[in-house]
Formats: sequence, structure tokens, C-alpha cells
Amino acid sequence: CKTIRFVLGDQLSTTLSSLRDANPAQDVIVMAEPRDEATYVPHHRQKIVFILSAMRHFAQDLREMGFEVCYFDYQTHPTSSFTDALKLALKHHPVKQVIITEPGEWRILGEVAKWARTFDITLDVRADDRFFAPLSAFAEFAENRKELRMEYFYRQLRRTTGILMEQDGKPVGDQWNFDHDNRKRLPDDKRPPSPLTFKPDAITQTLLEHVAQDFPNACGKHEGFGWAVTRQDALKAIDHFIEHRLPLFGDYQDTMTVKSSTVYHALLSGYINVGLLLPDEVCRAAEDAYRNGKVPINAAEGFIRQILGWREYVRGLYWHMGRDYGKSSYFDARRPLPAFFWNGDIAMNCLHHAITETLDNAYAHHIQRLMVIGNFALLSGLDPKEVCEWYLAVYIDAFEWVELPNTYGMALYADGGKMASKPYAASGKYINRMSDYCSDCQYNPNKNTGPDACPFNALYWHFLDRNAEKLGNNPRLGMPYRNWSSMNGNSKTALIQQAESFLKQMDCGKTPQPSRQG
Ligand code: FAD
Ligand code: DLZ
Ligand code: SF4
Repeated sequence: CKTIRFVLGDQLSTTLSSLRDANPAQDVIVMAEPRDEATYVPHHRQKIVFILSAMRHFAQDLREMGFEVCYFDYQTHPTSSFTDALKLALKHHPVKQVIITEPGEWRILGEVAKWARTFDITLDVRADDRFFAPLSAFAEFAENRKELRMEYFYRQLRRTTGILMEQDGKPVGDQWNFDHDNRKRLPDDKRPPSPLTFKPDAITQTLLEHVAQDFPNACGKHEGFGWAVTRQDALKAIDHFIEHRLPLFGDYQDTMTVKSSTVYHALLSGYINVGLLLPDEVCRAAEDAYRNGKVPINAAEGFIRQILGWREYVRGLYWHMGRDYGKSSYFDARRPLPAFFWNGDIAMNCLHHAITETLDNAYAHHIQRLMVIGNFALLSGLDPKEVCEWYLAVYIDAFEWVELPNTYGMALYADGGKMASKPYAASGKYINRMSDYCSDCQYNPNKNTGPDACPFNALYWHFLDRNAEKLGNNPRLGMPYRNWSSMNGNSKTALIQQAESFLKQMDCGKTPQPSRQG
């Protein structure tokens, strides 16, 4: 019988479970740009344009395949919510069955679950099988395990998919993990090649012209938009990445530099998350490059681990933890998000770069997100709810299922260690080792106290000291706590005072500045 197939903005794959058996002769595909989705956080302008443009292009592709697409664009057919859009669609197409692939977040799943009661329809919610592992595989993995660590889930998926595996069941290169090769600092004379960008076509251009005015609460710059919005262009982005950046992806995976906001990273997360690319094809392309001798194993494994390992693991964790994951704060952190998160106006060079690049490009690479911005939020005790909302708003690839475990679990340790075995807390010395930010900073990463001491240093000790009851027994923090205990009382007091004076300035709404001596 005739059905409505409801396709969401992160389901732009023609192989989607809800479209697989669709019949162009009788089914109607419904897509919508509801106001609620554009405004539930102040999304980055490039993120809004990216999603809406990719949706409009996808609708065009479906029409070319012969489908009738009932599309509620926000300009000519405004809707408030997905439910509102379905109600209008059912008026025009009074069908008895609605089919949808399960939404990527609890909020929308809750809304969709009410449809069978609200409307006179049967509702078929299908699993999203664009991932390597069904949710049941994560549930099985989690059963009877005290600790849910990525590494074991990843190895399991290497085995079940055969990716980077030898015929005898051993991992290619005889090792599961090449991380120890992947911590190089970028040499001064090395300049990473730029990623492939795409000139906005008429659909994207129209959105770019309207987005600033139509979404006044959105954040970030829309100028300089160069994201792919079609599958064809996203496929070109994979090829370009594999040829130009994957070979050194592993070596410089953890590096940060003022010379490049993208280093050797892929910039594929947005495309994968909205469905323009499938994780399987991206991993297989990297594996082929390794097997054809184009890239070394540390690059191929390092990259594949991000998608087959981290991406699958965070997705499993998000659904496994339930809808209340993200609602509490292990450290009882309550400090409001400082204003400089929205304008980058902060004297700390690493934070300034990471936040400004985020607001300019809707992108920052993993180490900037984790070890600069996330680390700062963790050490200074920012409220996890506000921090998570910020991350959900500002990145091109931000959808709750992937953003929340990464921010709340990994960066903020706000789940008390369900995701990470220890907080990713680091002082300025780590940032200095992994980046070239510090040489051009008004602060000194080698100083702990004094007017030009790097704030990360005192904040690091302040964080460990104030959370000693919760973290003191963590075996992975034994060394820093021993160092803290062995410090003399005056040094400790000076560090605590240094951190408190920084936090006080921040609480007063002042952008902390290094005060000059003399
Ligand atoms: P690369 O570094 O080139 O990695 C390749 C691919 O691996 C990515 O495209 C992505 O699909 C996947 N990947 C890498 N790391 C992760 C990870 N930790 N979790 C899931 N997938 C991963 N990623 C998102 O897709 N959406 C988010 O909202 C998001 N929020 C984050 C928030 C914080 C605090 C942190 C620390 C990380 C977050 N990440 C998020 C993970 C990671 O930073 C991004 O996936 C990555 O920076 C995207 O850029 P890229 O495509 O150049 O990635
Ligand atoms: C994030 C987002 C935005 C900004 N706009 C839309 C939209 O117009 N239509 C849509 O279907 N989805 C949008 N999304 C993604 C949703 O908020 C949500 O994350 C997904 O629908 C979950 O599967
Ligand atoms: Fe960041 Fe400190 Fe280095 Fe400045 S000195 S760039 S604040 S780590």
C-alpha cells in the first residue's frame, strides 16, 4: 500500500533502510526544514546552510530517481516541527503507513514515537544500518563489563568486518594500534596541503544569502563556505584526502599549528554524519590505499580507528547510556560559559586560535576540541550543559549522538568515567609540546605562577586539588597526585591563588589578560 517515507536531515543516503523498498510509483518521500531543528541550539550558520543545502540536493536526486518528494522548506512551506510537517503531509497524502529510519537522537526518537498515537497510521521505525555495528552488538559488548573502553569494541569490529585483518585472523602489521608512531610535532618547515573546497552552487548561494537574516540567533561566519553538499562532491573529498593528506595523517594526528586549521585531518565527519558518505566506503578506501602501497600502516590504521573504532563506540555508548546521559555533572561544575566562546576574544593563543577557527569554519580538529577547548572547560569547571550545547551548535558535524559522548564523557569526564579511564586534563606543557601556539602567546607555558604564567598550568593543579576526593584513587593519576603531594605548601598556595584569580576575572566577565610586570 502507499506509504510516506519520512527522511531526516542526517539521513541523506539512497541506501537508507526506510528507502530501500520504496516504490516511486506509489510512495511519497517527506522531508522538512522545521523551525525547531534550526533553533534548538544556536547552530553555526555554515552548519545550517550545509544541512539544508544537502537536504535540498538530496530531494532533487530523489526526484530525478522518479520519486514524489513532499518537501517543506523553511522559506515557502514553513513548519514548526517534524510532527507539524507530517500532519500537513498527511492532509495531502492520506496514507495509512509511515516509514522512517530511527532518528539519530533521543529527542527526535521521542517525538517520532508519538506519531502512531497522534495520527491514524501504522508506524514502521527501522534500524539505521549505515553503521558497522547494530545497537544490539554494543549492548552485548556492554553486558557484564565493568568498563566500556573503545579499544575492545574496535578490535571486535576489526574481526567482524575483516578491515585491516590478515587471513589468519591477525591484525595487519601484527599490531592493533600504532598510536605510539602518531604523536609527532609538525616541523617548522612543513605546511600541510589544504583540503578540497567546493564553490557554492545556486542552491547553496541562495541559502547563504538568507541565513544571516533568517536565523538571527545562529553563530559563526557564513562567509568562506566551501563544504560539499552532494554525494558526488563528497566522494571527491575522500579521493583528495587519501591522496594528499592521509599519508601523513598518522604522524601528525595529534599536532596543532597556527599554520593550518586542518593539518592532515580528513574533514569528512559532516559528510559521513549526514549520510552523503557511508563509513564503510570511507574505511575501505583508506584500507585500499594501504594495501596498494600508497599510505603507511600507521596512517591507515590511525584513520580507520577513528571511524570503525571511535565513531561506532560513541554511537553505541550514546544509546546504551539512555536518555538521561548528559544530565548530571560528576564534578558538580557550574561555571557559566564565558563570552569569549562566542567571539574568540581571549589572550590565550591556543584557545584564541581554536575558538576563532571554529567560529570561522564550523570546524576544529580533534585535538583542538579535546586538548585545548575541552581541556580548558574541564579545568575551569564550566557547566557541562552549557559546554555541550556550545559544541552541539558550533561544529558542522555536530549531532547529539556523537557530540554528547565526546564532550560530556571524553572531554569533561562529567559522566564520572563511564567513557574515559581518566580525565583528559593537561597543563600548558602538553599544548607547548604538541603545537606551535605558545611561541606567539603572551603567556609563558614554562611558568606556573606570576603575571605571564600560562593559565593552563595553575588551572591544572587547581582541578586536581579540588577534585582529589573523586580522582585521588585513579591509578592513571597516581603520578600527578604524587607530584602534588610532594610540592611544598607555599608553591601549592601560590598555584591555587593564581588559578583562583584567573577564574575570578573570568567570572566577572573580564577576558583574562596576562598582566605585564613593571
Ligand atoms: P579526522 O580526524 O580526520 O578523523 C576521521 C573521521 O573519524 C572523522 O571524520 C569522524 O567521522 C571520525 N572520528 C574521529 N574521531 C571521532 C570521535 N572521537 N568520535 C566519533 N567519530 C570520530 N565528531 C563528530 O562527528 N561530531 C561531533 O559533534 C563531535 N564533537 C566532538 C566534541 C569533542 C569535545 C571532541 C573531543 C570530539 C568531537 N568529535 C565529534 C570527534 C572528532 O573531533 C571529529 O569527528 C573530527 O574532528 C572531525 O574532523 P575530521 O573529519 O577532520 O576527522
Ligand atoms: C541539525 C538539523 C538542522 C539544523 N536542520 C534540520 C532540518 O531542517 N531538517 C532535518 O530533518 N534535520 C535537521 N537537523 C538535524 C536534526 O536536528 C536531527 O539531528 C536529526 O533529524 C536526527 O536524526
Ligand atoms: Fe596556550 Fe599557555 Fe601556550 Fe599560551 S602559553 S598558547 S595559553 S598553552
